[in-house]
Amino acid sequence: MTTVRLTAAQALVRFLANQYVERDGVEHRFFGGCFGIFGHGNVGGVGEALFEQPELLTYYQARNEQAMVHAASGYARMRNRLGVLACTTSIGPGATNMVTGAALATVNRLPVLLLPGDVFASRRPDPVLQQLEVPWQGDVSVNDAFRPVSRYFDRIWRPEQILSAAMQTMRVLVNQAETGAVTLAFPQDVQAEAFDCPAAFVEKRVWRIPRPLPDRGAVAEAAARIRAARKPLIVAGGGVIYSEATDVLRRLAESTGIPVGETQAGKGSLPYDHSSALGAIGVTGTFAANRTAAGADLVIGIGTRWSDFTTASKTAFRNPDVRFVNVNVADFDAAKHGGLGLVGDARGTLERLGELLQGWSIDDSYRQEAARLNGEWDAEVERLYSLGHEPLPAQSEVLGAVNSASEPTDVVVCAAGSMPGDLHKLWRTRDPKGYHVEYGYSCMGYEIAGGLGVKMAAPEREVYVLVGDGSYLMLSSEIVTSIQENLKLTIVLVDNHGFSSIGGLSRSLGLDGFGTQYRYRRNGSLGLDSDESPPPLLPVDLAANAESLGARVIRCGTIEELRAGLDEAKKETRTVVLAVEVDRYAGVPSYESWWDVPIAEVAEADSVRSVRKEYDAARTAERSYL
Ligand SMILES: Cc1ncc(C[n+]2csc(CCOP(=O)(O)OP(=O)(O)O)c2C)c(N)n1
Ligand SMILES: [Mg+2]
Repeated sequence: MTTVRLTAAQALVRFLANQYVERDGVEHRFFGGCFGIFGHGNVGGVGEALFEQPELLTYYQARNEQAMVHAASGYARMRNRLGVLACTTSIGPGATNMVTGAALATVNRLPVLLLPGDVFASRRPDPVLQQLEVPWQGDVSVNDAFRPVSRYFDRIWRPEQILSAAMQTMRVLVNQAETGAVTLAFPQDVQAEAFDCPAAFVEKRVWRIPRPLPDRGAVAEAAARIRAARKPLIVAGGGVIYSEATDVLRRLAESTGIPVGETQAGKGSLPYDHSSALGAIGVTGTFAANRTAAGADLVIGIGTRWSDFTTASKTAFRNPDVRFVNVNVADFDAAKHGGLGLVGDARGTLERLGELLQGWSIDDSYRQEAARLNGEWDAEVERLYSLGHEPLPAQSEVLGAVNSASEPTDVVVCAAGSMPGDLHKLWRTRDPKGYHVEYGYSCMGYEIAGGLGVKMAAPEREVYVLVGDGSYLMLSSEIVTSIQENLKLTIVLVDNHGFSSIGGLSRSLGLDGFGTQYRYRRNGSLGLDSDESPPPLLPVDLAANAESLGARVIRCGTIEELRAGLDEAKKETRTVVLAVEVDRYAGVPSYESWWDVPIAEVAEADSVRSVRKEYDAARTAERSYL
C-alpha cells in the first residue's frame, strides 16, 4: 500500500478537495471551500493545511462562527444540497458559536461540515485555555453540545481515525434522507500529528446521488387513492426543489388538475401565476391554499416535514375523512400523519405517479376553482403591494417594490421576524431558486450570512436580503465578508424599532407588545403598544453602522425613494444597504388560519384571561391525523 506522510489535518483537507458528486450524469466538485476563524485550536493544524496548499480548498475568512455556518447552509440550499462548505474553528467559544448554525442546518436538512477544534487528545497541558473541565467525566468537552444538532458526530482522537470518519462524513452529507450538519471535533494536537496516510484516501472519489424509487405497490395504491379523491391537494415542500422536480410537478398539476400549496421551503415549486398555484399554505398561507386545504379529502405532501406552520398546528385540514400520501426521500417524514409513505426521490416518484394517472383528471369545477382562487389571491397581493400607507409605508409595499425591481431569477433571502410570513404570502416567485426563506429554524441573523452563501453559490444572480432591524442588530458582521470577497448583496434593511412580529403576537395574547420595542427605559417601562406618549425611541442609526462596515448605503424615506434606490443599487458592484422605515402596526393579516401559541392558564390581567378562553376554544379544532 502506498502511503504518504501527512498530518491528520493535511489528510482531511486533501480528501475534501477531491470529493465529487454526480447526479443525472452531471459531476460537480463537492466542497466549494472552507470558512474559518483561526485560534490556537486550529491555526497550526487545519490552518496550516489550508496555508500549505491554498489551491486545494479556498479559505474564506468569516467574522463570526455562527454566521459562517449560516453562509454554508445558504450555499448548500442554493446548490440543491449538491455542494457544501466546510467550517473550521478554534476550541471553546469559537467552536460553540457554531452550535446554532449546526442546529439550523440539521433542522433544514442542509449539509454542512463543521470542524470545531477540540482540547488536546493527549491531555498533556490540561486544562488548556478555554477548556471545560467536567469533574466527574474526563472525556467531555464543549463540543459534546454538537451531538444532538448533528446528523453525524465524531471526535478524532488519533490521526488514523480520520480515514473512517471522513468516509462516514461523506456518506451522511450526500445522503438526501440523512443529511444535515456533520461535526468532526478535532483535538488541536491531533490536527498537527503525522501518520502514514494511504495514498488512495486522497485520490479523486465520486459519490453518486441516486434517485431512489418507492415500492411499486405503494405507488399503485397512491394512484388509486388519488383517482378516488374528489378534492385532492398537493403540498409542495423543499424536497420538490432539491430534487429538481418542479417541471414534473407542473406537468402533473396540469394533467390532473390537482392544485398546489407551497411550504416556505417549497415556495417556487410552481410560478406564482400558474393556474394550479394556490401559493403559501398554513399559518402564513393564502386564503386560496387555506380554503382548499380545509375541504381537501386527500393531501399529497411532497418533500415536506409537516411543520406546525404548514399544518396550521393541525387545524388546516378539516375534512373529517382527510387522508395523506407522503412522498419523501426520508421514511421518517413519509410516515407522518398516518400517511401512505412513498419513500423515494420526488422527481422519480412524481414521474411514476404521472404514468399511473395518465388520462385521469379532477372535476373541471374544482380545477376552475383553483384558477379563480389564484386570480383572487393575486388581486389581494396587488392591493397590499400598493397600499399607499402614510406617513410611513407598510412593509407589504416594501416587498412589492423589491419584487418589481427584481428579475425573475434573482433571489430573495430572509429568515426571521414578520417578513418571512409576508414574503410567503406575497412574494411573486418566478423561478424555483428565486425564493430563499430559512423557516425551519427561523433564525434571526441568518439573513445577511445566508445571503452571502447564496451569492457564493450563484454569483450570476442578484441577491436581495430582506432583514429586520432586530435581526440586523443580532448578526450583520458578514457585510464585511461580502466586501472582502466582492460578493455583492442588495440588503433591504426594514426598520420598525423593534420586533413587529413578536409585538403583534404579544398583542394577540393580551400582552400589549411588552418587551418588543426599542425604546429608552422611563419610569421602569420600556414602552407598551397602548402607551399614549411612549418613551422615546433609541437613537440607533443602523444605516450608519452598515456604512461603517464598507457597504454603500441609500436611505429611503418613501416607497418612491426605495424604488429609485433599488434602481441605483442595480448599478452598484459592491454590497448596498437600502434603509427604509416602516409602520410597525401596518401588518399583513392572517388568512383563515391559526397557530398554537399557549398563553398563561391563570393570570391577573383580564386581557390574558379572555385570550386564554379563546385559546382553549380554538385548540379544540386541533386534530391528530392517524
Ligand atoms: C436567534 C433568534 N432569537 C429569537 C427569535 C424569536 N424572534 C422571532 S422574530 C423576532 C423579532 C425579529 O425582529 P426584526 O428582525 O426587527 O423583525 P420584525 O419582527 O420587526 O419584522 C424574534 C425575537 C428568533 N427567531 N431567532
Ligand atoms: Mg423590526
